[in-house]
Amino acid sequence: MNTRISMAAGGLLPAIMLLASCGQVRLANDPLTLSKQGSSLEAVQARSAAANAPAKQPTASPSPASAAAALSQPAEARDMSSMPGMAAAASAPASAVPAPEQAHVAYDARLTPAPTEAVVHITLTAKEGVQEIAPGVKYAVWTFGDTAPGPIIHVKQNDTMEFTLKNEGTMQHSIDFHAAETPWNVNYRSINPGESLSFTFKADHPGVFMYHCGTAPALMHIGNGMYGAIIVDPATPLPAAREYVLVQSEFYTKPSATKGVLDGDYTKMQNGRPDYVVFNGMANQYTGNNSLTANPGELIRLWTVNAGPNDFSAFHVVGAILGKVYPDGNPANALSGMQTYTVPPGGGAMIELTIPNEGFYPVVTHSFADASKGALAMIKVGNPPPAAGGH
Ligand SMILES: [Cu+2]
Repeated sequence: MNTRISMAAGGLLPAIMLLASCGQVRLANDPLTLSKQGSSLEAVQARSAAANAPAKQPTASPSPASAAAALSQPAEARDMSSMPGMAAAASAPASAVPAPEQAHVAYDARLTPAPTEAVVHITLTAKEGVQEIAPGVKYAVWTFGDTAPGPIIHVKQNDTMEFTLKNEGTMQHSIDFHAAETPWNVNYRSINPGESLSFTFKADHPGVFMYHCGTAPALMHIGNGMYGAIIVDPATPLPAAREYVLVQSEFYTKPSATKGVLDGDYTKMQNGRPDYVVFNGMANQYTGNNSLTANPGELIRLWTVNAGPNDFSAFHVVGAILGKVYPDGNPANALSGMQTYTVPPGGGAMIELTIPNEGFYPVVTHSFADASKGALAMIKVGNPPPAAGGH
């Protein structure tokens, strides 16, 4: 057991360490299966999907144990579902769910290569559906594609983006690309169900940016899941690294009498009282069998966006130093040797670190109220034995 960790944070971090060795749920938000992407991006994602397949994590014993659930689920949410754990995750949707159930696959955090073409066609489809945001906890999301976050968009600096938004939802939606310079009143306008909107922009600035729906109330559209990350590689290529994308966000829940799943609570959103804070759409999903992996001494590059809508992310890797932090992912913004880096709602960062020693290294927001609500991802470096307190 890592006594330094357990002493540092009382009851929480021992619970975190349990996650390192416990099996974890699979969920329903693989970006690779979603969205009707334009050809270039689609091709990249198809390649990634092919490479993705099952068992992306080699070891770790599968276990229905849910230290993750215990860590992440507020009491009232637990009471509303029949969870915890994997049995609930595999159960059929309630009869009134507004969208078909999806396969329970973790959102793939790995960054796949940008298309080689200089003109990239991207189509995002605004829709409404259901997503598991914690083990056994289903929520009526609004999304780009089929998941919150929407698909990871990866392009190169100076690429031309030919973008189309399709609205297949039941209400107005819109797009806002933080990577673009384009008139809000023209291209970020809301469109009605059944409509589409297209525009072109050039990815002039390298970095990691948020995209989101900005239809009023934007708090509700973002709070319900309409966001994602777009990564613009700098013109000068970055060194090879193990690359992952983590989008932090909050969910604010209330029961829904008609949908059979949890719904967004706008009052909680306004008051900034989230029930879940998550990376890539589900509490604690990168733990156990789904832990992120790296080798000792390997360069790890973490691209993070904080979608909010409200909370700041205090991005921190327990047991590691953030060797380089690039605010908003621009190589011109270099910081060195950081312990924790603040990512505001609507902001991002690219973080490079190297972890010399085999072991488990939790990625958290050091705002621990939020970490306790699910904003935790484990990096398993090398092939360590299960953490003490595990199996
Ligand atoms: Cu929307």
